[in-house]
Amino acid sequence: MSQEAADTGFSEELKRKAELANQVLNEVLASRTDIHPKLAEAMSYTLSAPGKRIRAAVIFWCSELIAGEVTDAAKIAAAAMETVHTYSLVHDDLPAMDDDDMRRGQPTCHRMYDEATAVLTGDALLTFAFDILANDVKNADISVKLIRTLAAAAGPAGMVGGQMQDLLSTSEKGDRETLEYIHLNKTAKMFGASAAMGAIAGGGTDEQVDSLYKYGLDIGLGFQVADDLLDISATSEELGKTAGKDQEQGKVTYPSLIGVERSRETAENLAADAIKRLENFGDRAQILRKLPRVLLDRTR
Ligand code: GRG
Repeated sequence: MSQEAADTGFSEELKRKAELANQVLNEVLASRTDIHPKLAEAMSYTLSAPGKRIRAAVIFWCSELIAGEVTDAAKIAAAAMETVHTYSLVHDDLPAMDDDDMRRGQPTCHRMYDEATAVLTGDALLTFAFDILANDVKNADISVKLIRTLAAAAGPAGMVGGQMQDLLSTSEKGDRETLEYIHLNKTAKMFGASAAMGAIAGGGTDEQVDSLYKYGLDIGLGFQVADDLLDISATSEELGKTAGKDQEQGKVTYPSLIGVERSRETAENLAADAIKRLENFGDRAQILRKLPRVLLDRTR
């Protein structure tokens, strides 16, 4: 990305990248004409809801950092990442998990359709992500590396493992080690994978992919601490003293474990760590240096 684009403001740049992600998501979905019509409708319903597309933006920015452009492989990688992320939200919202009625400003998938359709829509989204990575990324080496990276982040040693531990943990039983395990696996690895996938899609070296993976882990951990803080502040503004949804459900969170002030400090330290990972990347990494701050400022 050019320096000029970075200077026109972070939110405009994020908006442009979110629009690109939406366009690619529409294209890949439309390219498969044999999807069952009911699933095509529900997949489109969940994918077209207004997500922030931060993970896609990280992929695009890392591709631009390495290759000077958003490569075709980066576009497919971003669509795959957002598709897996959306599946996780569809399943997380189910009555067996968080039991949420609204997501991204619209009824959750199981509210719009029914529970069985939401389970199958999540399954379809997850499988679809690997279909497009395997078939639509033209360079076989890059395709395999992208599949490997996303599978590691999303699977049982990643997001699904983090979600499992989250369900097993309550604030009474939670300790910091468990909380860190949950954040690392449930949230941070998907951010690490996003940064790494952007670098892979841009043709980066193993060393560049590794540095950006670690950058992604730091921003993912910071994002989750910020999210825990938001859960509290949104609720305290709206509902006075009532606890946030995670707290309400007795989940272990940073603020419940170490308090609001130390949680903020933790998030600040993670943002600083993320920026340090970019030391060898020069001026083209400016937008990536701004991102941790922006994620943190959501909590103020
Ligand atoms: C069901 C396997 C499975 C996993 C669920 C993503 C997830 C794991 C649960 C959602 C609940 C939650 C608060 C997760 C932490 C990560 C997070 C803050 C997700 C929301 O991501 P955003 O804010 O959402 O980027 P949008 O809608 O903008 O894409």
